[in-house]
Order: sequence, then structure tokens, then C-alpha cells
Amino acid sequence: MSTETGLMAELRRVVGPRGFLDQATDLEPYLVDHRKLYRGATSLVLRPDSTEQVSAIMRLCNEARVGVVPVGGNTGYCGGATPSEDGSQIVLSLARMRRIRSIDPLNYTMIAEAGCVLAEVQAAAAAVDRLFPMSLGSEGSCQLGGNLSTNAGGTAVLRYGMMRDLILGLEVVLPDGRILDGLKPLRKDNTGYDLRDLFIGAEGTLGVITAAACKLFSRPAATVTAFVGVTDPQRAVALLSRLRTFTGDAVSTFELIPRIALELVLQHIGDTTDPLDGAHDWYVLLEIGMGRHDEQLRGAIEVELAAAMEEGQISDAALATSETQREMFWRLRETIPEAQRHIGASIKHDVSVTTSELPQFIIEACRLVQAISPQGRIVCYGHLGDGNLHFNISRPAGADDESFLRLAPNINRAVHDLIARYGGSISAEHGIGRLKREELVRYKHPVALEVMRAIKQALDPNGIMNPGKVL
Ligand code: 2HG
Ligand code: ZN
Repeated sequence: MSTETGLMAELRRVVGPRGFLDQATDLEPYLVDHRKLYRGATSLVLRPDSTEQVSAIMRLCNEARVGVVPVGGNTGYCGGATPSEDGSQIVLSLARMRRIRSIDPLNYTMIAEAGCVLAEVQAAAAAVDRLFPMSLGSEGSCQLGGNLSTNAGGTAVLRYGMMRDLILGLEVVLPDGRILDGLKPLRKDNTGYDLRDLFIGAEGTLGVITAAACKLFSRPAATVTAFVGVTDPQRAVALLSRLRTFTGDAVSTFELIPRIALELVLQHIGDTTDPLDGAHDWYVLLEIGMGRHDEQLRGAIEVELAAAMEEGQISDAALATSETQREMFWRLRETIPEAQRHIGASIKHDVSVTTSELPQFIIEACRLVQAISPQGRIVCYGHLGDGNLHFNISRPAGADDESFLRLAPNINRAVHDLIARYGGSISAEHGIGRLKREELVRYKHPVALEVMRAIKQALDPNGIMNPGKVL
């Protein structure tokens, strides 16, 4: 930062004292990523409260060639929002831009700013009897802008899609400060290249998303939540297909959970009990929501699950009978990452294959990992309905974190090479950030990489937008 003093003074003028953090204690929370994989350095965090301020910041930083790292709730898994170690980059927090600018229940749309916490967006939709269906473990702290920039997935993708599918238009500040106003809440707008999709999933490397026109949906009048025991993932896949057909695609959640994950949760997380008698090798947490026949929905699902049991497709099932029980079922799934942290270091993979091939993938991946770490504890769970697995391995009981983590490169290579053979993805929902930059080069099609680099060069020729991430 050669012109640091002058630039600092100008930036302070733009955002005012409330938006200008330069004291060590204030900077600290922005230096470490959620998984504590990276520790960066910075001398400045800016917290603008309007798009115009973001625009002025970007213009100044572009002129001074200073890197800018946008951050939302800092709950990402790949270090995408952590500044570099050399202290040369500025952090840009959108947390003060948290207005719901407008809601149109008849058009089923809402315009919200990037700093809105996801739970606030959900609540604003609910207040007008609508649903914003994006739902994930960190929804109480993650922000809309981060969800957009990482194209978040979560637990309702099966029915409603990923973040990309939930957005109609964006307002983006480009690296040179120009404002790209694409905030039209239109379902049809066939006027050339889809610029919106460039910024979703770009992890802040092409511009700063400041607001979004979000799609809303009808709230299901009735919801059935079930916890099901199955002998293997193959049967779980068959059950999903059965219930999708039976409900006319009203299954919103279909999460696969192995016995070991349930045991970890029961052991380490409070207010949890096993909903089923006896142990099962695998479980499914599923949710079905419907608008009509609500009084009959529960009965119909019960009958269908009983038939599935009769035919040996499932081993047991419990339906939540109250909101409290429903929350407990969800806790059994959502606290798996937290429960896994209790047993030491883990090596994580966020992979996807087709749902139909997922059971075979699990078998082969387990075999490969066991050859490298025979005692490693495989905790493989996730969004079966999306073909997305969190294929995580915890260190062997009694082993030390460090020696286990030394196996990470070998294990990553084995799992990702297998994924490549399946034509799957090495990052289904967590993005690339810094963590998977080299993996992206190895596995992404070379022509796709060339196009990505050309887009980056066209929009950010000075390379100031979240430098060192994704590409
Ligand atoms: C989940 O589905 C998250 O719970 C986190 O994507 C996955 O911790 C993980 O590996
Ligand atoms: Zn997940």
C-alpha cells in the first residue's frame, strides 16, 4: 500500500467513523476463517452502509491497486473471505447493509441487501406468508451476500435448488466502482448474456454483490418430518425416488446419516435422543411439505412408509409428532459437524455424483480411504437428494491430529481422483476459496478454466477483487 496514508484518509471519509475499523481488537474476528485453516492479516476493515459507499471504496482501491476481500458472516469452509498473510488487503464487510428494500407477495419476490442475515430474509418472507427456502446450519449468522457469492446449498436444494436458482437479479459493484444494476424481480428477461450468474458462486472475485432480488415460494401448509432407519444407501436412494413419485416432488429434505454420526451427536450434543429403537447402519432425515390435503398428508406418508417397511426398503421410521420433536430430528442432522469436532481433526470432502451412483461411490471411497488410514473414522453424510456427500474422515481414536492430517494430501487425492472417474464435483456446495484452488486446476476442464480466467481479466484487470481466491 504505497499511497496508504492518503488512501486511508479517503476511505475514512467515505464510510465515516462507524464504518472504519483499524484497531487490532476490532480487526481480529476478520483474520481467521470459520474452520481456522487460515490466519490472515489486515490493517483495515471497512463496513459501508450503502451501495454508493461500496462503489466509492472500490473506485479508490482500484486506483490504488489495493486488494479487497469481501466478507459476509464468515461461515465459509474454504477460506474464501480471509485476507492474505502479508497484510496488503482490505476487508470489506457488508454487515451494515441489511435492509429488506421491498417485498412483493403477489410477485413472490423480495429485494434484500447483501448484509441481511439469512434468518432475517427467511423471517421477512414468513411475515408476508411466503417462504424463502434457502436453509442451512449457519442461517443464524451467515449473510445473503455470502450465500450468493458461494452459491450456497443446504438442506432444501432437492426441491428448491441452490442459491443460483433462488435469485432473479443482482446489484453488483464492479472492481472499478461502477454499479451494475440488475435488480429486476422478473422471471423472464431474455436480453443477452446472463450476467447475474457470473457473480453467483464467484466468491467475490469479480465484484461485490450488494443486493439481490430473491424468489419467494408458498409456505407449505403441512409438513411431515421423518427419521428413517435403512440398511444401506442403495435403499435410501430407492426410498427417495419412491417418495418423490408419491408426493409429486414435495420432498424438500433427504439427508443421509451413518450410524457413527448419530452416535457422535447423541454423545456430544445436548437435548438429543435416538428416535428409533435399535441400531441401524444408516438413517435418513426427510421432510415433505404440501399445501393441500394437509390433514391427510401425515396419514398418507405413514401408510407409504409402512408399505416401504413391509417390502424391506426401510427398517424403521418415526414421524415427528410436535414442533419440539421436529427440531430435535433436525438437530440430529445439523449438529453433525459440531459433534465431529469433538473427536479431533478431520479431513473433509464436499463432493457430488449422480444420486443413482452415490451408493457405489461410498463403497469405493471407503475402500480407498481405509487403505491409507485403516483406523480413520469415516463420517460420511449429507444431502443424498442432491448427490452431495460430506465424505469426512476423523482421526483414529487415540491418534494425534498432526500425524493424521499429514495423510490429507493422499486421502484428498484418492477421493478426488475417484470423483473425477465418476464425473462428479470436488466442491458440491462449499466453493473453492483458497482451500481448493490447486484442486480446481487439476480437475476443472482446461477450457472452462481458460474461460474463467478470461472473465476475471475482463472484469478485474488489476486483480484487486479477492485476490488469490478461486483462480
Ligand atoms: C453440512 O451439510 C455442512 O452440515 C457442513 O455443509 C459439512 O462439516 C461439513 O463437512
Ligand atoms: Zn452440507
